[in-house]
Amino acid sequence: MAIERTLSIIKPDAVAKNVIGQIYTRFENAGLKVIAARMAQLSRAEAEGFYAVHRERPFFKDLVDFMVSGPVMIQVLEGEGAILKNRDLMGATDPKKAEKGTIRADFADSIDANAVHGSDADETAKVEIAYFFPALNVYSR
Ligand code: RTP
Ligand code: MG
Repeated sequence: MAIERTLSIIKPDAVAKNVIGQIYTRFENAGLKVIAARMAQLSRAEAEGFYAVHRERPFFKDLVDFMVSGPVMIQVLEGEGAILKNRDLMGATDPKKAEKGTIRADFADSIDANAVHGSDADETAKVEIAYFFPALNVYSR
């Protein structure tokens, strides 16, 4: 399988729960490397731009309200099949439906406060990485 990069966000609920390290450990144990990272308090404009594909959806305002409710941890993950691998680690969008042992099953409280974001395809990964890391400094090892 090809080496890929994907954008991951640890959302405000998981940052507030102080589980950044536990989530990073899951990435590492799955063979994903953190190759860029920064903590940020998103502005409304940044959150709206990031989730622009959902602009017309009924949950859009709740989603943006939630994403600006506290700091987030944003990272680029690299590894074999990183996009799908990260989605598998995350589990289903609704934590009630997420498989046992996934990040959302273990750390998320609701479909809104669902702990993590992960790019869902190669094209979205490229766009999302460029959105938050326009001058990506990659630390290879
Ligand atoms: P994400 O983009 O955050 O990684 O989540 P996802 O791919 O699993 O889900 P997506 O369909 O992209 O939706 C983005 C976020 O919007 C909220 N959502 N609420 N109430 C609802 O029916 C609903 N559907 C989606 C979730 O917080 C989801 O993470
Ligand atoms: Mg999504």
